[in-house]
Amino acid sequence: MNAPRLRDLTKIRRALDAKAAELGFAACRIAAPDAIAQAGAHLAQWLEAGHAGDMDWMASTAARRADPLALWPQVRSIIMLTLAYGPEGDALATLQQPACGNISVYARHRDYHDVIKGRLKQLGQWLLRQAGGGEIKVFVDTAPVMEKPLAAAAGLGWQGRHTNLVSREGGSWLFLGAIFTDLPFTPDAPEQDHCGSCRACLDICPTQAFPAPYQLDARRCISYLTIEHKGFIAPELRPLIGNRIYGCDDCLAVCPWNKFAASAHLIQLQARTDLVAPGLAALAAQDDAQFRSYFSGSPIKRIGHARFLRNVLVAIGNSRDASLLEAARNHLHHASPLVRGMAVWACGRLASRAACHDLKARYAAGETDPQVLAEWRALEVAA
Ligand code: B12
Ligand code: SF4
Ligand code: SF4
Repeated sequence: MNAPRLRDLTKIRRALDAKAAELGFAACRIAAPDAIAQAGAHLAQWLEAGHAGDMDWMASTAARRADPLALWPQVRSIIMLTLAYGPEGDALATLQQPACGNISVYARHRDYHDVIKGRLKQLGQWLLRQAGGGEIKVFVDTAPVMEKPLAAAAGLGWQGRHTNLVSREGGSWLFLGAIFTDLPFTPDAPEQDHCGSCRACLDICPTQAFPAPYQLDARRCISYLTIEHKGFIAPELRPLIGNRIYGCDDCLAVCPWNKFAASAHLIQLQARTDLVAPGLAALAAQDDAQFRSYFSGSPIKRIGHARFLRNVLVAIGNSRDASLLEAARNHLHHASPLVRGMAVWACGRLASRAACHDLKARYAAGETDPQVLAEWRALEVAA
């Protein structure tokens, strides 16, 4: 197959936007593979500072992440796409209902990886048909690709002070996807930073996870703590998590550019109504099979039942709702130390001093896990 002539690519480029829109994408722009030279240095600084926490996969893939040409030497153009997933109402409304769990907007529906990847493949296949040849690779958070700097370099928006991509047309409720191709398109111009003097996202962060504007310490971010982090959450951070049981949207939701954001129009990205404010007691009562079936097709299933229960128990501990004590107590003998430990903490937050002593007398003696034993000791100090 002959390589497409540049004139053909200009024609294809004009048709690409319409095809992307037809597939549900909000916008489509192109970056050159060498357009994010600075991002590698920032990534290195971020890793060096320990801001990745225990996401070891960020460091082990850093060289390819920093340089698309290291990931795929044949790449000549990177087509970046946004897809809108804005909520219908106030994304933070459930934070006012402590007996319910707040699930971040991006996880209230089908797993976006599945929804977007299929569309990227369709767009990529269309492109290859138009060009009469070439190669593509599609990515949506599925490979070591720095999607935000690439999207900014392509002109889809800018990385706001909260580090996520914001666009003047779409605000910050945007997923990103990438098509790498060996077709040599002319790159689009980058967008400027339009944060101005605003710092709303930095100020609202419940855990003060931004050591400086445009830098996030993931170890303090509730999204990291509830999704990526596998172990015990530091005791001083637990009260700040409130009822956020999967991810966090505070810094996105407060962004003034969201007045231009579109709600999700793809049916697969519209919120499941039962995931907008699910009751904590009901979630805590699910066994492993019920958890898997309830969250089938949802990104929440990926973290597994024990980690999810850890999050639910932190929220129960923060609820100040004594009627949820029973739900916490039921997990004091759970097989997972992570769940037992958080059950101890939640009981300590909800039970009376006398009840805490009774629980300890009943359950702590048989405990062998050092971290759970530490939770029992801390409960004694608090009680
Ligand atoms: C790791 C990761 C996380 C981590 C770390 C987040 C982070 N900010 O790095 C955690 C688990 C915390 C996370 C949380 C979330 N994530 Co996330 N995450 C990613 C992932 C896989 C990689 C991001 C990355 O490369 N981080 C490394 C840092 C160094 O890169 P950076 O953030 O771009 O940093 C830039 C600047 O901050 C600056 N910088 C950084 N350090 C320094 C230091 C100095 C000195 C200077 C000057 C500058 C500087 O330069 C960097 C390069 O341009 C991407 C998918 C992908 N493959 O890209 C999704 C992605 C970024 N996540 C996404 C989403 C939706 C979220 C959440 C909103 C989910 C939620 N509701 O809970 C939150 C938002 C939290 C936040 N404020 O960032 C979307 C964002 C879409 C968008 N519009 O931008 C992405 C792109 C996935 C997708 N395909 O849609 N995420
Ligand atoms: S997602 Fe939440 S915890 Fe993380 S930086 Fe944003 S506001 Fe802070
Ligand atoms: S809230 Fe303000 S500072 Fe943060 S990304 Fe939006 S405009 Fe920028």
